[in-house]
Amino acid sequence: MDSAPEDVAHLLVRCLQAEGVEYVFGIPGEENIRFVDALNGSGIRYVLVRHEQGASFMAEMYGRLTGRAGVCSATLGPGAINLLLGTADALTNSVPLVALAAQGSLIRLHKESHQVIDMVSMFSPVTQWAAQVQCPDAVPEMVRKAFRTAQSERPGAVFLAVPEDVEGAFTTARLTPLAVRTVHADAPSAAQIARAAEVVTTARRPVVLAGHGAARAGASVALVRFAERLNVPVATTFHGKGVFPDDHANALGAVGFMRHDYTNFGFDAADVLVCVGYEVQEFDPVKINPDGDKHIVHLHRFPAEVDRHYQVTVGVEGDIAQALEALADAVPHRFPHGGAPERIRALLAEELEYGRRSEAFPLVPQRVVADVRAALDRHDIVLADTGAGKMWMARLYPAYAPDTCLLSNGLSTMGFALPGAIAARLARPGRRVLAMMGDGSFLMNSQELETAVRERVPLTVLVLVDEEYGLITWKMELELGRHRHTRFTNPDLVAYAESFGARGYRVRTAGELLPVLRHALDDDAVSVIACPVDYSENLRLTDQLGELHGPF
Ligand SMILES: Cc1ncc(C[n+]2csc(CCOP(=O)(O)OP(=O)(O)O)c2C)c(N)n1
Repeated sequence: MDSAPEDVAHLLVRCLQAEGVEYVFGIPGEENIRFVDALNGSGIRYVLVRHEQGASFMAEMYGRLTGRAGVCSATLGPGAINLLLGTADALTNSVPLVALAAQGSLIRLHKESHQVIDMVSMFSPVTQWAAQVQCPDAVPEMVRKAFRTAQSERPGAVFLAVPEDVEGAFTTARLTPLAVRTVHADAPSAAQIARAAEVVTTARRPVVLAGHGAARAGASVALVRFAERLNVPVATTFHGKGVFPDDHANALGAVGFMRHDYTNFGFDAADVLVCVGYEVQEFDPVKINPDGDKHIVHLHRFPAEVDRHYQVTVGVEGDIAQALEALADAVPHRFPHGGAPERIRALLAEELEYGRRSEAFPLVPQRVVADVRAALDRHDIVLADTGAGKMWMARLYPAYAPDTCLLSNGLSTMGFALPGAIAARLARPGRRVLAMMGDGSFLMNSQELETAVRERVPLTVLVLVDEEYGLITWKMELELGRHRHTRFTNPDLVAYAESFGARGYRVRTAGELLPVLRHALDDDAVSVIACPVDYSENLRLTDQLGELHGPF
């Protein structure tokens, strides 16, 4: 074996290989050319993007779908700043991500210097660990620490800066990347299970809330068994959609909408909440425990955040699937009210049916959700970008498997879905991938169409066209009774898509959407579908929800 010292660029690449990295998403800069060059022939595919923000969203979505940190890379200063949004999104969405950036040479960091800003300070609040590589020999430890930190529960983002002179410097001897070691979950403590069982056993109406942590833990099967054995209803967070199949008789739908939605009514009468892999960052628990009087059993790998509306009665920290099995074994009976309240399921189904039958043009959002569901198979992936469309998708889209309906609910950023779809397709090549975005969100990162076309990553973008920041109009109308500063105009989206070498489609009647979606999804190409939507349904929905009264 070669025992000669090696430069940091090559050592860094070997360390990434040891971590199993498949892709680096990024834009090179003058200060990291050695690293980018060293990736050649490494087996790691460098995906050149058109904005570092796109790279950060790609890394995030890769991390979300694989559980292994997605890697994004940028130059110093402006490039690194552009990585911030996806990095923060990953942290708040509990997704493993490693952001790499160049930095000016150590010899000039003590002074005012071209393109130099203090990036470690800048990334610290949006990462679990932010550090600068100070000397070549530290690289194996720092890379291992970065991936271990990012990938262990609670996963999140990590940032490493590599100064230009360090990147070109040599180690003192040939170093070996550190072996990958995974932090495994402990079995839940028997004493905690017994305490949790006591709370659940004495409950009158328990309800389960499953968050994204349950998806990360692969606890879907255990969750279904738990629901069936105890006969309890299960709601998911927006972020956890699909971790409990929405076509199961005990499914209560997703909770997190800005108003008291159907699913919320399922929580009103509950006295005990069994929260599985839920983090309060996913949505404010005031929505399900407004008086703070419900007993909470918290099953997760780590303790819950302190929150007035989420005061844990019993916390069980450890392997989530094992905790569910043990808890089901320890609760001696089934609950009579178990299945999801029929009325809630019926209301959700009615809304989708209304959509399915609507021939209105522009399309009502319910029709869009119904057609997207009809076009995608159970395991295909839809990314719903932040906006009014996300609200409709989160509430109504029936998801049947974890991580098949992806949205950002930690930071709720706009603009992630197109770059995210590129990574989703790379991470899950067998699945068809749809990015559903408002026209505002699409234009925030539409340059990544070029990346998708050049890198030959087939995907479909469904743009909901309303020529405004519709969600904000909705909120302004709800709370102020008027809206201002939310309208804009769009380019010709079909011509725009075609100018990138993508295929463009314009929906002209309600009946056109489903066949166009099916055609685009089956096509081995990048497609953009411009679909006009009628968001007068938004206020109709919130008015209607305001008039709903429980108990259900
Ligand atoms: C990066 C970012 N900027 C602003 C916001 C605030 N915001 C949330 S939704 C929204 C409007 C989304 O508009 P569009 O993408 O057109 O979707 P629509 O609501 O019209 O369906 C805005 C401005 C945000 N969440 N993220």
